[in-house]
Amino acid sequence: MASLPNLDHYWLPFTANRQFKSMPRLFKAAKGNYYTTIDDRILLDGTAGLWCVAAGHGREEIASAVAHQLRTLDYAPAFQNSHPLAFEAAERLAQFMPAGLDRIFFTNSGSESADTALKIALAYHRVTGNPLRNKLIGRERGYHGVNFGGVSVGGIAGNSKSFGNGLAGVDHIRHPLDIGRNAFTRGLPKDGGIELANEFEQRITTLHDPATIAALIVEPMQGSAGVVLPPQGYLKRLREICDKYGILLIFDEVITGFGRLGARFASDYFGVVPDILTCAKGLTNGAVPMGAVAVKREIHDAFMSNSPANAIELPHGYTYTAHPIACAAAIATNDIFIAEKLVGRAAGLSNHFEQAAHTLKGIPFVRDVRNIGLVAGIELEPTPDKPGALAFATYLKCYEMGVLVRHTGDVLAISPPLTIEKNEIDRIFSCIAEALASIAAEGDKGLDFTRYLKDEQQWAAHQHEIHQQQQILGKAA
Ligand code: PXG
Repeated sequence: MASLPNLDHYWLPFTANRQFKSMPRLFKAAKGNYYTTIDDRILLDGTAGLWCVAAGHGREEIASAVAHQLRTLDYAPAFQNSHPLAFEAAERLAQFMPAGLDRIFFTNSGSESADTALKIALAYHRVTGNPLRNKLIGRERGYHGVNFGGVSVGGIAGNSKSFGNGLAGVDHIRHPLDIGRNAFTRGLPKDGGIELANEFEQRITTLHDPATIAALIVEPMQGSAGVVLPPQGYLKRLREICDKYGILLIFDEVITGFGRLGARFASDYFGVVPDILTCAKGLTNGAVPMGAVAVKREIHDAFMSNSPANAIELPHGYTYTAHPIACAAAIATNDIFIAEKLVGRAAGLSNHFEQAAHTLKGIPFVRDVRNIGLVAGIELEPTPDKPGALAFATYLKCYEMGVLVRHTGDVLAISPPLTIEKNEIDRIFSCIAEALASIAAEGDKGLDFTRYLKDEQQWAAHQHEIHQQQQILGKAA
């Protein structure tokens, strides 16, 4: 039996800690599209880590670039100094971005990218003489990370209810999910996009003076809140409304960036260019924390031409902005994307992925399947009084069967590495079908999480006993 580390000290993020520690799911290695757990289970990665390992795990090119950089220049001060790889990484990213978004600010995560983008939007209006443009608009079910700005413009109740008011001067538009009308639509819902986008205009003109709105921030496809797709025409219409009123449009592409939809960015996929675009995750293939904010050149240049000579144009940044190790990982990742044509690969697999995802129609509990590129959301019937229990049980059952899926609320989200093979795609969805059928056959008992991962539970109990004995002996000594 593998031995567990002491589980007492680490407080896991967005995790039911007590439950986790009663059946710990720990990974020790990863290669290609597979994880190995510390008790030697092999899991097919249906989630690219947390949407971030686009080029597959354990890439030697990234490992050696990072190792080399670490031995050459471990750190350079990020303020008032820099290093060449920061500029190279920015140039590469600018070339990868939709045309026009070619000024790059680096961060360390998607959350920092969201807050950076919001701050740039506010500061832009000030630097161009419009300080009254200070309101931010987000969207219901939006997820923009966990920092105060992102939580405030985000629209996930569970994410904001613990922390009180958040920022003042924030409002939200409606999310586009309409299962009643669009269940099992393949790709984008066809109808309703324009009317829904028009609600944005209606709200800002009736509830606000549009001249006080600094920016609208949306995920082109809402990931964390359960894979919510924009209806056709919706994003284009939002763009038009923003243009009409001088409002900056921010796309949060932390999930949709780097090939996930079968285009480099969702902006390319939808043919809508925002003023500011945030990304993270796939930027370094998940190997080193890094995020980025790409800004239209005119916005960047407004800071340069309107700030006093030799002044700091934007008082913002992090100790680890453009960290040399992260830049090395980003450049190596960019090389892989280009050499292996990963974006085209994702596009080429999208049809197969769609077919496979929609085989779940008619399977017990499946209420809706939504898909785009290499993303699928499988919405399960809500269980009275037990929100999320069915999706959690399905995740555990799939884990037992050797496939890693992601569950959020009553939705399963599938987002494999772009290196996934067709037979692996088939395996992910057939595993989900089998898991749901087996849970359905068990009735209420199927929802009891203590029935899954028995080995992990025994192992945790065993280690817990050893740990307690050691503490008793330690105290006695
Ligand atoms: N914006 C968007 C659109 C995101 O999806 C963030 C910002 C925050 O990124 P960081 O790097 O600060 O976590 C995210 C993160 C999930 C899941 O399973 C999604 C995210 C993170 C963890 C899990 O849906 N998205």
